[in-house]
Amino acid sequence: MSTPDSSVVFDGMYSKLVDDEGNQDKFSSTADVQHSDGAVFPVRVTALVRSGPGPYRIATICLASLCAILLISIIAVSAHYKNRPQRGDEGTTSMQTDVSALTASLSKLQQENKQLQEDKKALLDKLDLKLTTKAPPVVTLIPNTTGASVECPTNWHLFNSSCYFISTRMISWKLSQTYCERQGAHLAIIHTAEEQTFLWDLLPRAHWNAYWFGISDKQTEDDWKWVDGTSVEKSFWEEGEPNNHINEDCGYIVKTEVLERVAIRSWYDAPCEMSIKFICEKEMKTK
Ligand SMILES: [Ca+2]
Ligand SMILES: [Ca+2]
Repeated sequence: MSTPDSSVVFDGMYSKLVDDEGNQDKFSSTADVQHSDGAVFPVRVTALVRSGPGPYRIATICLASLCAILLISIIAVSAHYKNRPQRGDEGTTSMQTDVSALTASLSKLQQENKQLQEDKKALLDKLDLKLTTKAPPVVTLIPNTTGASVECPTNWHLFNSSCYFISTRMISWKLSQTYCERQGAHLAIIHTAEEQTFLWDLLPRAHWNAYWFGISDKQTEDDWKWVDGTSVEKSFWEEGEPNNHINEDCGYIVKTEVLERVAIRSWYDAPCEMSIKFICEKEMKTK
């Protein structure tokens, strides 16, 4: 007899004994029962049977043999099922496998996320470097209002003897000033209403189109200075500004889609780390 995970080998033996009262037969049967884990243990069953004469004796022996075989079979089947993994064990093993797989996936995703963060930082560094790299000296001769010619780089706009650059990229106030300096310029310094209106007219309308220019009170709160160190004499703050609402030390001009807004009330203060567009100014020599 055998099962997929266990096996039984029978080895039967018959012998005759004599007791005080008469004949008695002894039937022994031995079986090797193999567990699913490979271990083998022997099982021996012995039956003493009072035997009678003739055919009854043979029938009795056969019946005893069958009983022994049946008993050994029951033992073998019990051993087989006892050693089988239980459903609960299978579920626990499966769950442990799932947890291990999820942990490995999480670790992989964390590594990918870290790599993406590093790539993002490298790209931002490249962008900053590109922004602060000096532009090629492409120059255009433009006559100013006095008839004299001044040189303005391409995409710079002339007003009186200065050229102005309106950015499309958004960076902090400090990076904006660095960019302008690399161009031989500075963040715009606005002394008159005419200059303010000229710049305002250059700016496109949008929901909240903001541009850094060269004014801050970083040195002393509420003591606004231009980037050349001079004090601000004439200003064009919006009503209620500057208010230093959330530690706001840098000035910007805003132009919106609201037509009622005017150039001479368009300055706001804001945190210098805010990323917005900016205006550079470069004083030019007339020829
Ligand atoms: Ca301030
Ligand atoms: Ca403000």
